[in-house]
This record gives sequence, C-alpha cells and structure tokens, in this order.
Amino acid sequence: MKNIINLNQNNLAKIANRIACPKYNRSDIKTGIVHVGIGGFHRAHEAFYTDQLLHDESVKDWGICGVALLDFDTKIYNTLKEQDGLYTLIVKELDGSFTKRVIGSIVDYLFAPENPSKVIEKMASPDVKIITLTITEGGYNYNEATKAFDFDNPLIQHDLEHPQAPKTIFGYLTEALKLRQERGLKGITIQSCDNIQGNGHMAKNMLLSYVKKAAPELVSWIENNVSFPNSMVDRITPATSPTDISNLVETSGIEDAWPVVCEPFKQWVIEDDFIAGRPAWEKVGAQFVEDVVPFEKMKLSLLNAGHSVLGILGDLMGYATIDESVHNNEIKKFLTNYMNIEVTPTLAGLEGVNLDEYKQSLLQRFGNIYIKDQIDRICSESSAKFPIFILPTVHKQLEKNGSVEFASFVVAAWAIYSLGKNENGKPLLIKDAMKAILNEKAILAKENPEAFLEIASIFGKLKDSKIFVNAYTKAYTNIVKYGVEKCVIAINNKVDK
Ligand code: CS2
Repeated sequence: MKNIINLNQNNLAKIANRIACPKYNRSDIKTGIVHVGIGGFHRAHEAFYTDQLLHDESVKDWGICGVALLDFDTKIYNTLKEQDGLYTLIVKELDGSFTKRVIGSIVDYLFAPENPSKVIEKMASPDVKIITLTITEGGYNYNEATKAFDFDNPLIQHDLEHPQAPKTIFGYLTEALKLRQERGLKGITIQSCDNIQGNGHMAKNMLLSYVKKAAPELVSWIENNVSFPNSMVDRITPATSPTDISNLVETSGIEDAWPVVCEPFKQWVIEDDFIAGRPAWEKVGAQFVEDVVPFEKMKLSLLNAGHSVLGILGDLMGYATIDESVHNNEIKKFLTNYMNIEVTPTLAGLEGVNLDEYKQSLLQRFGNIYIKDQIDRICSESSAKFPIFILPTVHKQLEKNGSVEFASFVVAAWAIYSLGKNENGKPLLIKDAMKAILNEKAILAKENPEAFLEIASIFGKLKDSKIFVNAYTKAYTNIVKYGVEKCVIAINNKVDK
C-alpha cells in the first residue's frame, strides 16, 4: 500500500507521480469565470474542459471562482477550501478501468451565506467576463402554471427586502450587475449550464422579471450589456459514493474528501454569444453553433427523459441503479419504443446528427455497469424535471395527434411512485421540493387518478386533454392491477404486432 497523501496544492508535485495533475502554474491564473453551483456536474464538465484548456500556456485569464450559494453547500465549500480548490475526477470507462486526474481550474471559491458582499464584489470584478450557472432545473424559479417568475417564493421576497444580503441567484446577479453599471464596466455573459430548453433564454427572462421589480433602472443596461447564450451540456455524473473515496485511497494513495466520478462521454454545444469574450473551449472539444435549440431538445427529450423513464419505472420495480433498470430487457424495449415512437417525431433541425446512433449510444451509456448511477439521484426533483424532460414531448405529440401512450404510462407510474412505496412494499427515498403536494395528490389519485394531474405548476392544462387523461387513467389502473413489468410487456407486445 502506498503512503497516503492529502490532496492539496503543496502535495501536487508528489501526487503527479501517481496520477495526472495540472501542469500549469495555478497561481498565474486569473479568475475570468464565476461559477455558481459547484456540484459534481460542474466539476465533471465545465471545470474539466477549462482545466484542459489551461494547459495551453497562453491561456491565463480563464480560471474559475466556484461559488457555493446555499447553506446546504457548506460541505463542498469546506472541501474545496481544505484542498485549495483541487479535486480528483475519476472517469469510469466502459471497460471497467478508471482514468483519474486532478483538476486545477477552480482557483478560487466563495461561500455566499458566509459573506454575500464578497460574492457580489467578485461577480462585479472587471476581470470576470462570464458567470456560469448550474443551479438545477428548479433554480430558475419558473412556474409552469403561470408561465412566469414565481414572486410568491419566500426566498425571492427575502431578496427584494434585503438586496445587500440575498439568498437567491437573482438577488446576487442583480446587485452585481448594478455595481457593474455604476462602475461603467463593460458587458458580461451569463451562461446557464442547466438542463432546460433554451436555458439562456430562461436565465434572461427570469432575471429580467426579477430586475423589473427589484431595480427597474437596470433593465435596459442588462438588455444592452449582458448576453445569455443557450447551451447543451452533457456528462452523466452520479453522486460520489463512500466506495469511490476509499477506492481512491486504496488504489492511488490519495486522500480526497470529495472526488467526482463520471462517464467517459461528454458533450457541450454552445451558442457563440459572449459579449465580453470567452475561453477557446472548442480547442478542448466543445462545439460552438449558431442555434443550439435542436441539440438541447434532443438531449433533454432523449437522454434526460430516458433517465426519468428508467428511474421511475425502475424504482417502482425495486432497482437501485440506472444500469440495473436498463438491463431489464422489457424496460429497455419500452424506452426504445418511447424514443422511437413518441420522441423522434418531435425532433427536427438536427443536421449532421445521426439520431439512430445517438439513441443507440444512450442505451450503451445508461447500461455502463461501472457508473452505478443512483436511481434516487435520477428521481430526485422529478417535479422540476418532468415539465422539461417529458411533458414537452407530450404536448407536441398531442398537437399532431401522435401517440402519448408511453409518456402517459410514465406519468401514471410517477403518480404511484409518489405514494412512497415500491412494488415490494419498501419505502422509496423521495427527494423533491414538492414532495408533500405530490404525496397528497397521489393519495387522492388512488380513488381518482386524474387528481395527480391537478398540480398545475407541473402539468399546466394537461388535465384538459381527453386523449392524455384517458391514456394516463388506463395506464394507472393497469399498473395498480398488474404491476409495472406486466404492463410494460403488454405495451411492448402491442408495438411488435
Ligand atoms: C439526469 C441528469 O438529473 C437527471 O435526471 O438526467 O443529471 C443527467 O445525468 C445529465 O444531464 C447528463 O448530462
């Protein structure tokens, strides 16, 4: 067994004898990017791309300052502080080998609840040209029912009343942009890296809604000085498990409190709209395109929706990981049918993309047995995910009188899942901001399945569609009667005939 080395800047030279480490001088790197939400995904994706780019000696202006926004983020902040922003990225290859490297692109880190003004100042710094966000689908404060910004959110109310000590991203951005305006600074880019259709538009619309109320004089400055490129981001990044941590100690003798694990695949398609310049991420594999919307649609409605299908059905059946779920042949067939019959007809404008290959590659990625992507992770916050991943497909299919049988089946399964037990009677670990209301409606749905569709902030007016409601009710009744697997087999058989 090798002697154990703690991961930090001082030990980097020693660690470099064991696994790949940053070869650039981190103390030379300026912060050009502030990133909010330094979870696993950011560290497997943007921070990885940026680390690769920083190996080009001429690139010195694009270090990342990671901002932990929520109280909940204390642990990641403390870890980054202890480890000088360094962490290990462990790529779990398809052949079972692990490729490990230390990532050095996060050169600064701040904990917003501890010192809000420091974060605001950092965002307003002249060196900072881009603010990137991974604040989750729910973090944009968009209400599906009203199709507008949710001012009823108590945290938003708090930010309106305490602009100097905000709690939400909207409060922070507003204060920082005010300073930039006051100081006559040039523009800045706000780049969403969340799984949302038109994530740049969403970021812009939600921010402007807030600013119209909080600081109306700033609206036109934002319109003229801030760009909001859309982007499609992709890399499956499960939650780090205790085994991942101990395995790194055992195999490489590196003590890292929070390594990140991910799949080998990665993709980043970005609209080239950076008002204050940008890193040449294309040199390390990102694609810059004029219109990212078709790519986003493809990824959200195939990959992310595919995850939710495997997650909800798999969880009810008692599986713990996505690979287990997709290795059930009937579930895999169901997902393939869903992708081919309901999603594919809604996709267009994907010149140069081979959709059949893309779908095939998704099944392979989901099936990576080394990733062990937790079903609990996938099913978490489904109330924010369904309206983005699955329901847009339903609406498009309804418009063109296409099938909604598969999607409505998954919604029915979600209603049953929200009762909190799997088919073997074991409690499900449901993590969802809307857990209480989901459960309340799920209980009512036992008598009247439609009750679940009454949650307007998720389903909008979907309950008015007879076609959807009929398919959903039928699926609900069948699942209760026969269980998920038998129903899935029956639906698949109908397609085969
Ligand atoms: C997942 C995503 O959260 C989810 O439900 O679908 O985190 C997914 O793994 C990533 O978007 C992959 O790029």
